[in-house]
Amino acid sequence: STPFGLDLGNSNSVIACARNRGIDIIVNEVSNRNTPSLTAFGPRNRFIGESAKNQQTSNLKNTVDNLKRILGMEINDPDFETEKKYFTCPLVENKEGGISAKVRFLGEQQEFTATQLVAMYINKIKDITVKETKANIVDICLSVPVWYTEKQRRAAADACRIAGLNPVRIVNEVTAAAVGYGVFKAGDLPEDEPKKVAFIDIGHSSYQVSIAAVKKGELKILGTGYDKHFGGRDFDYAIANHFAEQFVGKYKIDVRENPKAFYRVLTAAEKLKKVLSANSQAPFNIESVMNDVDVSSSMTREELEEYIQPLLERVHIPIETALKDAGLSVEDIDSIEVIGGCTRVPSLKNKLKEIFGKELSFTLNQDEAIARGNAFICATHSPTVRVRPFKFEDFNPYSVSYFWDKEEEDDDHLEVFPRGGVFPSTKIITLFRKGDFEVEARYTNPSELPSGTKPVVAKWELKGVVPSEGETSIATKIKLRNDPSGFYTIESAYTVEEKIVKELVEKEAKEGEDAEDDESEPEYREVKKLVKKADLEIITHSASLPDAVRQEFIEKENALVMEDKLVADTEERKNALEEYIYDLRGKLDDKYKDFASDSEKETLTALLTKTEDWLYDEGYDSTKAKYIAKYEELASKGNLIKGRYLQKEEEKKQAIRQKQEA
Ligand code: ATP
Ligand code: K
Ligand code: MG
Repeated sequence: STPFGLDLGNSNSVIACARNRGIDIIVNEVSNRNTPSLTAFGPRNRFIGESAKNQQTSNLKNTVDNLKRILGMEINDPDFETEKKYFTCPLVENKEGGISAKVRFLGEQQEFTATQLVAMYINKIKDITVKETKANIVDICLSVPVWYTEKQRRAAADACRIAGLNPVRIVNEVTAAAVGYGVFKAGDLPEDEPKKVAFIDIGHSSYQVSIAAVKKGELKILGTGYDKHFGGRDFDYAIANHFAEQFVGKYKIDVRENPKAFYRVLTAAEKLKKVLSANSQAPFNIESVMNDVDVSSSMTREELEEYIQPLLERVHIPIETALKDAGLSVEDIDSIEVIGGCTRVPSLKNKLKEIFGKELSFTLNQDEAIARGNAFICATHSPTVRVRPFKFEDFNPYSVSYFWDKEEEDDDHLEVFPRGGVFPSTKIITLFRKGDFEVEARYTNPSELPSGTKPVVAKWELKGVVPSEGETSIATKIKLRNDPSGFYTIESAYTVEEKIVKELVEKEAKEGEDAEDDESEPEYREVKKLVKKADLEIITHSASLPDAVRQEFIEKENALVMEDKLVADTEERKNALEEYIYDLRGKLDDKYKDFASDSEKETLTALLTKTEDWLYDEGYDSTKAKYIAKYEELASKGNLIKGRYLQKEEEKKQAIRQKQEA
């Protein structure tokens, strides 16, 4: 399969593939280099990506955006209260305690989990990629925010699987961009003493910073920081709320009371914000925003800076956290690489510059760097595509301890993966056990996590522990791993026992004599050694969906794709029939005039009218098969006349040719 990378953005997503010995950005069905991250529902079909964006204003209640924010989130997460304000569709609790959108779809109320909604979107992205590349797309490297917990990462991987993809790696967004930097800017990188680079990404919903040590062929993330609620959408809300307030006085309307009006104000606010990135002043006009009132206003760049001041005052915090982790100060940073759409705001750029006391670099493509990095990383996992080797180690942001019930050991837990360690990483521990037992991984330090995160990461049952004869317990080796996707796992477990084994005594060769020439008997000695006794069975209870539920979602998704396709095909057939009616009617009066008898014309015209009437009456909402049948009924008559016309045309051509040759 062709290596495929997806930067799932909160407002828009970017696709990249490794092909033709390079990385290409894949354009969507309307040739855009990014695709709106939305899934929406209608009376007949779903709308995903561009088509969802097109119908958003008129279908707010059934359009779900901010998909990555609710993925893997529990409804009782205190952060949900903040998050739900950004949604225009109702959100409800699902069986798993997660979040589902409640929408009107195919004429009835239906609920879809956040994982399903993201899967629908990723499936559409896959379809776009397959259509554009004509390649086999199976493996995906998907990037997620650095603050994503195990549960959110598992949900992201599940969403890929429901979309029929194999998530070879879940990677942190900024890490992916940094890898892209390390790989594609290799020419400028030092061979020995690494360059210290701060990578900053401020997008639509969140702000992330990672400090990396980069040198030729390798990279290590030294520290990371984030503000989960800092991005372009917060700027838009600041602007929208300002105007909403202004319009209460100026026009006696409160757009915040009317979801559609407020959405239009938000859309206009985003547009104004972008204009202000390049101009010192921008107009703000919306026709008939509510109660038939047209609103008109404007904003200057200085005013914008004032309204976003509370945000600007927080910019330094994630940077300080990341620097602290890295054990560096701003003076140690050689380069500040900035990505993400929101960093186009001049006052934000100035703030960053002020914090670092240095000019910012825009070496990377602000919008495409993450997707490119993902495609490269996916390629490094591919057995068929060869890429330059590049080693990278990521920063473990959350301390994780493994717990067991105490038997023969002194402790009942161990912090195995502390914050600040690198991953992927492996650690083997030994526990003395009397029989089967359980291990649980938990976050050690809630203060490192987004507030409200539940501490349990995963749980395992280890089976097959049998002490040796005469012993009450047995040593059990457990291989713990913080894997390349950041998942905390148990990779393998086995019991070991001491055995007396015979070992060959190596004899020193005497001088002037080859050991092989030594004809004396080989000597053995008996030694005690730890040898593997038995592999343990590991039953994992991770935050992934249970297999049966995932399978059900896969089947449901496939059925929805088929239904959408049928609706699209039916629509296409209907349009083809309609077009044919107009085309044939026109030609009967024109090109085909002399090729049909009056009675033929009469019957055909009558049939055209009849079919047209049908199309606007009961045939308005008919089946694919009926549209095809009606089309063929007309075409069988129409083609007869067309045939005579074409024959005449051919004869004329022949005549001209003969004349020329004569
Ligand atoms: P996230 O990274 O939070 O998941 P995302 O990847 O979708 O979101 P980006 O594509 O990096 O976000 O950036 C989108 C944001 O950038 C939007 O809020 C958009 O309004 C803002 N933006 C884009 N262009 C400009 C501009 N010229 N001036 C100001 N803001 C801009
Ligand atoms: K993006
Ligand atoms: Mg982004």
